[in-house]
Amino acid sequence: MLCCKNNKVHPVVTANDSLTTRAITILLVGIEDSGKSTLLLRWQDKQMANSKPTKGVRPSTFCLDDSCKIKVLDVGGSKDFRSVWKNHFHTCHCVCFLLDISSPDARYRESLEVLRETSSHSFLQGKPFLVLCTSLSGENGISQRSVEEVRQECSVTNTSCPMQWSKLSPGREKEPLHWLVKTTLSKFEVIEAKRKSDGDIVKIEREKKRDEKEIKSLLSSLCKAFEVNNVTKTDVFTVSDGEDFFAQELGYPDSSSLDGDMRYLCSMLGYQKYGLMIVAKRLQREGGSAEFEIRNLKDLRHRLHL
Ligand SMILES: Nc1nc2c(ncn2[C@@H]2O[C@H](COP(=O)(O)OP(=O)(O)OP(=O)(O)O)[C@@H](O)[C@H]2O)c(=O)[nH]1
Ligand SMILES: [Mg+2]
Repeated sequence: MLCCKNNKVHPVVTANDSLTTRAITILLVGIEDSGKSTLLLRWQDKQMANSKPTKGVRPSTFCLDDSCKIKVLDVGGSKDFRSVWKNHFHTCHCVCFLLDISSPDARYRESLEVLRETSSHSFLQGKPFLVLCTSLSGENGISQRSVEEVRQECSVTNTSCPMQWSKLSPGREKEPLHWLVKTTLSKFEVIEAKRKSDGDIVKIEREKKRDEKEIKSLLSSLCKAFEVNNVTKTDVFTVSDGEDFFAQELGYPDSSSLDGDMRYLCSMLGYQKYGLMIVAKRLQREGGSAEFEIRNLKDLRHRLHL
């Protein structure tokens, strides 16, 4: 639909249009050989290929009935790759978990444990969670478990995800997908808000880790520069204890003598005893000059000629 304004043509988004432009991300999980990549091919009306085990994560995009753009994150299910799943918990809108209910006992129990653990993760709470039960193990496995029995046995209680348990029927693979998409679209705004706030949490955690790594590497450079051997000795103070310690190393009675730049310097050193001690020595050697122009750890390295 188009409208004319100022002699220009603009697209007009109607209530229906907004649905067509929505894109949802489905996280497709389950232990190895549970049929995830094969199911994804069926969702995309593609020919069955000789599927190889998935390594890491493989994203694919397709349209469902021309009504919704879907991105599926197909992850590797083997033990080596399960730790990768959680990297996508905050970005997905919903989850599809494949569970082979005909598996031999040990593998079946492992699947249930992974299912419980996944569905209780905080980044997935409130997100639609589809458990698709298959019977791939055939003659080597146990085929008499019913979906309802498995659902009760699994007793997933530690979750606020709207959950749906379905049996995957050959030729009808898209039916449960419709439930997942419909339920996700009905909660779209709430899920989007959660994705954003969880994304912020992940960003802060990543920055914190990066800073910790950078501080560790700075300490190591400081120790090398001052020929100190015991690099691992990195006692960490609280903020006020760290500032007091730094002030005393500089010859002041306590932290009240430190200005904003000095306090910032302490924070950049992560309030670590060794870093504070070494930098204070360096500053004293330079006559205690506090002429800082330090905005980040790179500036600090430059200032200390490291
Ligand atoms: N007969 C039959 N075999 C299937 C079906 N789905 C998957 N398989 C077979 O099961 C094996 C594993 O299937 P995948 O789809 O690769 O399993 P996956 O869950 O993606 O495995 P990972 O990527 O290792 O996590 C393959 O040999 C598939 O051909 C099915 O519906 N019927
Ligand atoms: Mg796969």
